[in-house]
Amino acid sequence: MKKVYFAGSIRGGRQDAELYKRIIQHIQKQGHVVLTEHVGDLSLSKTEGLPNREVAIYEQDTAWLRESDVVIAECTTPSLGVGYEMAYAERFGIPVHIFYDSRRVHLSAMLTGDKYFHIHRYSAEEEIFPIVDEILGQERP
Ligand code: 6K6
Repeated sequence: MKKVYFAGSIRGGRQDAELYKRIIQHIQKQGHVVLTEHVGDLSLSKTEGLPNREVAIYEQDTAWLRESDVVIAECTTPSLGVGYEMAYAERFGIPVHIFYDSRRVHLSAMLTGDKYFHIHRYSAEEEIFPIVDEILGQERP
């Protein structure tokens, strides 16, 4: 059983929220724990969240990042928060796997140029799930 930090855009835009939900549900079905299930919550809007809750959100998310075994990030919709989370995970030596739809986006060179990141480009959603299974079957180095 792995603890997975799933990262996906919130204020960057919620157009892929249903995809996040399908990936999260797939990971859970394999018996793993997704620490960030709310990222796939379709009722969460980009304007949600009271300003005075944001310190608590930051503290909780960075604590979850430090305790996670792996970060899986869906980066087709660009998000400053997701970019920050991936750099934070790198700093703590947590493996980071990035998925993006190459038909829709040209990923930032700050991601493609960082050899620490495992980058998985796809052109159909079905390609994502077997790769996720393979990632979660791997032992942590
Ligand atoms: C604020 C705005 C909408 O929802 C909120 C409050 N909720 C959040 N709760 C937990 N994690 C959050 C929240 N907002 C952003 N994050 C984290 O940042 C998630 O782990 C996402 O992976 C990432 C999204 O960043 P943005 O910049 O797209 O919001």
